[in-house]
Amino acid sequence: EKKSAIDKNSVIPLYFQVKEYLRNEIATGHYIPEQLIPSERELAEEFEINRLTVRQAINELVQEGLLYRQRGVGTFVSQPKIEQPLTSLTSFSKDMENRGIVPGALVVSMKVIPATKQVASRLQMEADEEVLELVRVRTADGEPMALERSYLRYDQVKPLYGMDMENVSLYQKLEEVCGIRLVKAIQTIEVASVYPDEAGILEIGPHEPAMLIERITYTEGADKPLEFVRSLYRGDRYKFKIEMNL
Ligand code: 16G
Repeated sequence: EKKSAIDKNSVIPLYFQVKEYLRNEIATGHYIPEQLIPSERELAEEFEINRLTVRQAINELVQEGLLYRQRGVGTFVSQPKIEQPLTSLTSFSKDMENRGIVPGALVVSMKVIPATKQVASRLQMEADEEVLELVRVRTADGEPMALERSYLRYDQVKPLYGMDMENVSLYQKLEEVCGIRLVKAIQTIEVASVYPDEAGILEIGPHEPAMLIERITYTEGADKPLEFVRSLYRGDRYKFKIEMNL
């Protein structure tokens, strides 16, 4: 006889046991990404426990991003997060290609504008000097992952202005068109909330977590940076991996 995964005599709360049961079913590949899991009612019947107990377990796994709900349909297993190692300077396109994922870039806008105070200070230039502002939605296999606002010293990237940047690697174009090679970047990561319009673009709920990544990128030999980027990454689909050695 199959032993139930739930032990009603245990001191471990029932909802927690259900949660660990579901987590294990996902970890062992019993439930696979995009699979519909049994309903709250079915799980409650199977374990002979209260439906609210099952709901609490599922709620927490939804919060953690392991499951997601689709209204009127049910609860599904999420795709595993994309893990980006922070060990070498690569582009979004290269990162994705290395994983066998098709990278994408949807251009929201491309403008030449005077640098704001913030952008100017990051790029170590005078406010009002011109920068190329490129706003793109980065996609992985067609799914939005990040909203990226890049600012580049305009005097160095003039040929890019007006080019079709849809689904194109900026770093590749910088090399091919401008002969610019980026060799160093400094990046910060912080927790951020998103505005409703940003949440809409990223296809996440208005209160879901996101990570704000800022990158300042340098070219070979130059002491002043060429690129400043502010990117909002979906917290439910992305994680960063840092390797440290003694
Ligand atoms: C990454 C970089 C971004 C760069 C972009 C170029 C982070 C946080 N940002 O997304 O600074 O502009 O790659 O990608 O890693 P692309 O060559 O595919 O356009």
